[in-house]
Amino acid sequence: MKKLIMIKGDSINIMFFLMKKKIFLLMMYGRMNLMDGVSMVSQNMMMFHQFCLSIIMTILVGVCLLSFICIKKKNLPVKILYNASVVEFTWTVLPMFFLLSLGGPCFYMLYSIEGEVTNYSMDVKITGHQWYWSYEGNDYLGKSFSFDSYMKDLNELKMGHSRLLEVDNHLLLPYKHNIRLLITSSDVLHSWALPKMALKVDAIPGRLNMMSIRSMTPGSFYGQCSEICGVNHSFMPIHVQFTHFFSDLTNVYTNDQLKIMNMYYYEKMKYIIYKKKLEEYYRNKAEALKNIKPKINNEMDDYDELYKYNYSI
Ligand SMILES: [Cu+2]
Repeated sequence: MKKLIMIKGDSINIMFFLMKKKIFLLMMYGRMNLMDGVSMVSQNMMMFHQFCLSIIMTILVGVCLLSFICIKKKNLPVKILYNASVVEFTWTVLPMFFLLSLGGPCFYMLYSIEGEVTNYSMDVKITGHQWYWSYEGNDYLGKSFSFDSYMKDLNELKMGHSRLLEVDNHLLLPYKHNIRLLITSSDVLHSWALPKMALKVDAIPGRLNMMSIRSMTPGSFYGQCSEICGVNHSFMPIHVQFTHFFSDLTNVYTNDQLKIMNMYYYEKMKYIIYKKKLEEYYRNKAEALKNIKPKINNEMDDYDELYKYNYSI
């Protein structure tokens, strides 16, 4: 018991020591795992990462155990390995199985990132400049928007903002929609990255790279230029906000963002009007039906008449 208490006390002391030295805080911020994914692709990637790790650990533990056995029992290797077809077969098939199980999901994800989706709600063209991003878009209603997005200075930041990550105009997109990103550059190589979506696309002058995104949750996601592009490479952040346009009206939007919002609002209104018209149509139809004599009674009348006629004969 005394030993246990000692150990407990020691661990608490170590914690206090770390907190005093502010190393504990550093440990909290420097998280060990990947970011939580917000898209199907990023969640698949995270699962694949865990799967790879489990295979690596299995191999590591297996090899350690085997070598431990070989060291302990000195005659064993000769006995097992000499003229043993079973062992030869095993060490040929097992690595093949491991490699295939790693390669299969890898190829599936590679192709699912680019070629799976064909119906997009909207397109956004992203252009990298030295040293800011500009966004242009076109909706299926034919309305367009375009704006530049610069990093905010330190004195412009408010409570809760992230340093070197906030921008003056951020990209606002609907969540649970397939959105096609077309990425290019006007001067040098840049790279548009969004770690929460496991996304990184090179912006190359004279070339248009395509990538599709679909967020499963609303929220603000940040990224940074990921290709060294000059002195202010670290100061051209990316901020994308995914919202449901009809519920999230507390934010302040720029004119261009309002334009996108109006497009979706217009669609929603069209749907509401259509629904009301449909209801009215059915209500009128129901009232009209009330005035018409039910068909069954008519048939009965006919039958009665027929009966009377027959009887009279
Ligand atoms: Cu850049």
